[in-house]
Amino acid sequence: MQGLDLRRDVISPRLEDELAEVIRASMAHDQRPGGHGIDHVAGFLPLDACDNPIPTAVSEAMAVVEPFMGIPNSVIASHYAAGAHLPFHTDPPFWASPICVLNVGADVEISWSHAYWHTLTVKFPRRALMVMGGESRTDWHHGINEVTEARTAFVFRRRI
Ligand SMILES: O=C(O)CCC(=O)C(=O)O
Repeated sequence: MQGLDLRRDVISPRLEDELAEVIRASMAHDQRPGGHGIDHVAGFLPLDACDNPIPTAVSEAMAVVEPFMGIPNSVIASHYAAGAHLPFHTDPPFWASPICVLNVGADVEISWSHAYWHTLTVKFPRRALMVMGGESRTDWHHGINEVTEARTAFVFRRRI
């Protein structure tokens, strides 16, 4: 698919554990359900005035995505409980391309739909980075299939 890049093992198991700890700590502190069984969404907005300091592990992850997208100015972490899914959608065009997603905690499947008649499913392994740009954003919808184990998506974006 034009514009889609999947990079395996972009973070170490150590950084994966630290990112998982960030989401655990955030869940203990504040519950913001995200719908579809996504039981928690945490936000870190590094370049805005923000009362949510960026954890060291998130700064490290930002350095990993920077070569692919430049410096993000928005990071959200969506925690999926077992059984959660994310329906097909596109990300609004006010987010610059590409968008980077780091998968933490468990392998998942991401499905892609072109005009809702052609679909394909791709494995998105833990510790992998998905870089979404080009036609993968403009011509395709994407969604996360029901997850069998809890996982967290760290989504790095730059608002135009
Ligand atoms: O959960 C994921 O891996 C993808 C997240 C996503 O598509 C989104 O937040 O727009």
